[in-house]
Amino acid sequence: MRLRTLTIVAAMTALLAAPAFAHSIKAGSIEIEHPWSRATAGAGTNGAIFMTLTNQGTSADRLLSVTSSAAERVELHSHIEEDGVMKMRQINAIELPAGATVLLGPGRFHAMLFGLKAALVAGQSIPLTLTFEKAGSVSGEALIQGAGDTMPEHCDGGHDHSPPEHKH
Ligand SMILES: [Cu+2]
Repeated sequence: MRLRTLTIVAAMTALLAAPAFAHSIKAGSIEIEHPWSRATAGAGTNGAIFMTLTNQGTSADRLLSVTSSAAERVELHSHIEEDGVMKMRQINAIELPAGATVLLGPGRFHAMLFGLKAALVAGQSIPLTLTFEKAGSVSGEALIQGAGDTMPEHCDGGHDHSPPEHKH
């Protein structure tokens, strides 16, 4: 039995040691790549969900809403610059032209989580459901990364993700 126990422990260790994996979800012709969020201090605070959306179809679509049972309310936000200061603004939808890739990230479009029911802990995940005008709804999970992360962990660079300075 001792050998068997060791085998199980080894298997569990391998699972824990697995690097953050790239995960993607599909809704029709919309690819949702690596939904992620950042660790937060505690319950009751706000957070944000980021991801990359690619419309692989031949007609435009729109992301209409994001919901998550991890928060009281989720809003779609954009950032605008006013007098040199970046401010968040609620928007009704994120436009996804045919063939376009739209990045949601810190300092950019994001799904803002209001009233988190529990702290977001790095390494865990939270459920989310995205609703598109044409592609419909799809559910998945957002992986929680470090509080100061500015891009998904699997990101291999090649393009500039660095966000402008801003305050939530
Ligand atoms: Cu926001």
